[in-house]
Amino acid sequence: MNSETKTDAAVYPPSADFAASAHVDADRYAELYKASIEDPEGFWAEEAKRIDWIKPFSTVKDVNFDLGNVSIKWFEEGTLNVAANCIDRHLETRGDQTAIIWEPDEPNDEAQHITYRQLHRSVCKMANILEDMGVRKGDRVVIYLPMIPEAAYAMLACARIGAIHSVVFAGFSPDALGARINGCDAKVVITADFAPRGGKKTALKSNTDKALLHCKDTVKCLMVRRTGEQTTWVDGRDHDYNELAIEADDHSAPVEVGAEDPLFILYTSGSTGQPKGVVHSSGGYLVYTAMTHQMTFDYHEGDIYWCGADVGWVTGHSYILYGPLANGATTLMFEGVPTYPDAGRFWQIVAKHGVNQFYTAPTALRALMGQGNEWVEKHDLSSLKVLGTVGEPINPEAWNWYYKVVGKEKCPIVDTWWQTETGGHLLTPLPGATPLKPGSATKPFFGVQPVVLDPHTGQEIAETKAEGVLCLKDSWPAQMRTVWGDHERFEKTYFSDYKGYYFSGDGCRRDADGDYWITGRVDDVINVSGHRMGTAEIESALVAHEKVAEAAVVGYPHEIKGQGIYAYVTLMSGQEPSEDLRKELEQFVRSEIGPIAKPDLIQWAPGLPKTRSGKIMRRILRKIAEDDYGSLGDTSTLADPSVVDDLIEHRMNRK
Ligand code: 6R9
Repeated sequence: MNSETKTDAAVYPPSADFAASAHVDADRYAELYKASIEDPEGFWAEEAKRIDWIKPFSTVKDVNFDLGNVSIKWFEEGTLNVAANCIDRHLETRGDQTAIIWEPDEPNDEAQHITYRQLHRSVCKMANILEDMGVRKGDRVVIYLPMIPEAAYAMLACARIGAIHSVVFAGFSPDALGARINGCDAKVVITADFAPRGGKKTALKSNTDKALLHCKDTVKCLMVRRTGEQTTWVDGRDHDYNELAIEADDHSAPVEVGAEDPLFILYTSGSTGQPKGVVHSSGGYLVYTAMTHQMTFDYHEGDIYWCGADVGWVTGHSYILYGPLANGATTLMFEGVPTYPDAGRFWQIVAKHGVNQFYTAPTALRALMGQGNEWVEKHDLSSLKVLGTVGEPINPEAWNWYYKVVGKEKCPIVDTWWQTETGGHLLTPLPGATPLKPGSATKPFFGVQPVVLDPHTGQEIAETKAEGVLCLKDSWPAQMRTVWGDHERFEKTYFSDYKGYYFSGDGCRRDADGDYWITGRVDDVINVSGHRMGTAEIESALVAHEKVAEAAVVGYPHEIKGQGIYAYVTLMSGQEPSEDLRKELEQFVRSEIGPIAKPDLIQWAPGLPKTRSGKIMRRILRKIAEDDYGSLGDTSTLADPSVVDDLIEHRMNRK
């Protein structure tokens, strides 16, 4: 690719000033990285001191990546409470410091500054409410909330009583919510009346009502009043948070949990089947997210830090909540979207609260870049010190815009590569240490051993310059431990293709300097606006429609979203394609999964390219969707090669 050759040339070393006051400079990175690989036990035993343990751990790490026996354990026999680490231990020294700045959707509504002391009170109250509803250590609680402080209280309240939370993004449909409540057999679902976002409102309570129709009738619902509007109410099942919080005791003793006890489950899309429940631990997860938050963003005492993600995604878990609060940081939570009421909203918030570190996704940057520089330039962004990106590869144009227009060429950009499964950053520049290259996630974090494997032989490529699939050779403390209720699926998904390694599902290139460039997923996962979608999920939603016989979904390059959703749909015989049906199918997928899964393009396909054994050849569909039908490769194994010509003839116009 030309752009790669071009961008390889641009290198931005850290400024001497920045390096001098940073937690880690280039020499320190080299020294610490070496130590972390040579003596992982010693290294992580030292780093584990970042958090308060109730009982000390006996072993640092006990890991086996061998298929059939995969087992990942860190800090065994150590006990702790995650909420106490994120709140209680800060009370003495920073009780009156702001823990969370909450910025509402409407810029004219008042922001909240929640101190560590206030956070403690609210979390204790929520913990008591949940206990009164029957939630105990190890029970699951689903959280389906807007980006409001109560989302943080709910997550931390679960952590406080040792319950396992599973946050479901508020953009997901009732069906998706119901599947997750059932998937983890939750006792309680916490929701709100409505979720305001970008000037619109989602009826979360009504969605929850619909979801609960398909769940056990013992599941209880706790509702937070966000807008105060009328909702339906089921006596006995529904509980009013705002009313209960008035009376609830604001003391609650943190429950002691084991380092390996699950802190949360987060459902994420895979290449096959329904989303899987990624399980994260308590001890290792907290040590790693605290450390990466401090080092990657070069967070210093007193800094105002803002991660613009949603708590429904792993980025919100690790880098709005757990990492920052474990470090006693001030973390900003934003309810809205970057473009409401106008394209200056992000920058207005940065200026208003004096944000020092800002972390967002390339898709947001691309959308804002298209609106013109004046939206950025009219706000005072001089507080910014470090900028971060996550979720997908950042194209050099967006990187340069972020660097020049937003950061005024003085803020390093940390392009952080990681996954729901990894819990925290695995590849990332450290702002005082690493020379930046637009589009490259550069180097491994401490303790992380990336390898590039030849996808055909499964062998590690020893040369520095390499291209292949990205795997990890050994564990790190925040690695996912299992798939909820299905350890076999965990082993099969991540440890069966390349024996002895964790397989990330991403392709990558390593350049002559040893810097990593992620080239995207090599499996059937697509990345739409930084959100992970399994093509299989969208396909099964489409075929659930009575008029659809068959569907195949692939990604295609999309200017703003990174990837768009391209669906090939074969109708049941007797059904005629029409604009109305196209809209109906779009709407159907929205209601089955959520708005983020709505296909951008639907092509009517009288037939799909299949092998003689009936396997759909997605490679070909991907090429057609990419408008790259000159290089379809070998089509001779197709049962009926003529379907390809038909698909090309009727291909859709990319937007
Ligand atoms: C944290 C998060 C994970 C997938 C991952 C990769 C892509 C994430 C990236 C990136 C290139 C980066 N991805 N960060 N690709 N550069 N800096 O996004 O988790 O939602 O599980 O997605 O996202 O393809 O495999 P998740």
